[in-house]
Amino acid sequence: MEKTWTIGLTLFLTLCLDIPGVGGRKEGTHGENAQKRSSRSSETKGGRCSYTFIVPQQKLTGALCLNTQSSYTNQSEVAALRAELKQQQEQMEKLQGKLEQEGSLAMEVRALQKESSSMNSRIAQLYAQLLHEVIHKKDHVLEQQRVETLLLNATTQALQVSSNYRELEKKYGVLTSMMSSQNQIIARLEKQCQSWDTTQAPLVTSEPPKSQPNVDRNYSSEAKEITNDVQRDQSALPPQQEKTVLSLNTTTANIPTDPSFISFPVTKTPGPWRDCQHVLESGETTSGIYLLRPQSANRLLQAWCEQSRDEGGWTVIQRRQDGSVNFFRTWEQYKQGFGNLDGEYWLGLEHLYWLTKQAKYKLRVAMEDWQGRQVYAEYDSFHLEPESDWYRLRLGQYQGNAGDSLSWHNNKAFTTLDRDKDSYTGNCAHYQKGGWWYHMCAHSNLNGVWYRGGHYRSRYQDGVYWAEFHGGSYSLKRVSMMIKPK
Ligand SMILES: [Ca+2]
Repeated sequence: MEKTWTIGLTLFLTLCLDIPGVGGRKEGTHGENAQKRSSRSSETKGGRCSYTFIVPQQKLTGALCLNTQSSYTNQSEVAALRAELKQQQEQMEKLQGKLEQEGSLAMEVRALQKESSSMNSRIAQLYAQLLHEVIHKKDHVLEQQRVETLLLNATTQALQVSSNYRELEKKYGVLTSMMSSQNQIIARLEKQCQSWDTTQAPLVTSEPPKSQPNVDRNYSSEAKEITNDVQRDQSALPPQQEKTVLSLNTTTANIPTDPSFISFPVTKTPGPWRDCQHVLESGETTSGIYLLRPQSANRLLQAWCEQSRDEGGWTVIQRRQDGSVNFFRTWEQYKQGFGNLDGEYWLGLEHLYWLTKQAKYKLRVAMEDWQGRQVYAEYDSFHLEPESDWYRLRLGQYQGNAGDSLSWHNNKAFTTLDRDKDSYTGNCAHYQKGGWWYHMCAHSNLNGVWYRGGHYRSRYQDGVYWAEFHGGSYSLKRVSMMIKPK
């Protein structure tokens, strides 16, 4: 116990004497004996002690030696520790580097996670979109089916309307034929009345007609029934009746009658003739109504022969002069002809076909405006195709002073209100109120509405016009179409 206390005191002193000033003073205070013992002790230990302290001897057995050599050992340990520390620091740095690396990796991972989540949300969005589109497509298909059903219904309705229209057309045809037969009956009755009148009443002498100076001055009363029937078709007359009329005409030729009706000229030859040129060549130089029978045609027809103008021999196929005849007619009527032979009339497409089939014909269109100016357009060839080709127009070269308003219609089919063969989307006949070889629609409309006075006001160009002569809104006063062999 005492030894422990002594070592503790020595250590305390050693620490105190580390400070040089203090140590010196302490040495002085402890006495010379202590110094001598200390020097002896240092001498005995071979100079290895730096400081020697004398502690009370009664307690200690010898001198307490504090060797400073141990500090060298500590230094090497310190160095070793430092090296280890350095190593550890390096390791720490390495670890820190790794940590940093891991940190960046973690960040990367986080970024990837973020990206992945955004990708997920995008996929979800796309999926939703796709789902929506699928639903929409289904809706679209349903809508399409609905529209198809509607279309089918509409088509059925259209078919129904079309069949109704056909039925109406048939009914109209029946009514027209009924009207035609009624007209015939009326004509017969009129004839009977007339014959009864002629047997009862005395004969009347009258003046020749002023409006037709070229017509023969001998007229028959019977001819009246033929020529003053505005609505009668050419075909409505049976050939036998025509022949009867002709024979009556020749036998009663010397009986004068009402001058307002034009009749057949007295003929030297019996006829029928091939055409008006044939009539002229047979010596009949008077303009009037003649009975014709085209070659190879098993049909008789009546036509006005124009024998005084332009060397004569012209078969008149159409004439407009006073608006007394309605030209807005059906296919059948345009086919067979209609009107008054001494007034406004249309010879008939079927007759025209047979006439122009037998030889090469030329066409002359004579026109007169409301100021009395007369012009003409001539085509050096003219014929029609058969009905199976809709009486298609075939026209030659133009010459004349009216201007060419028909060549545009060349090679076109004939169109009427009930048979649309024109190139226009609608039916030109509906707008132009006639029958013609309409194109899209007309440069000439000689079968249109006859307007008085020239310029007319109408929703459509439906007057009797020849575009090259006064344009489309001027309705001509007089028009006639005539044909003659070349
Ligand atoms: Ca059309």
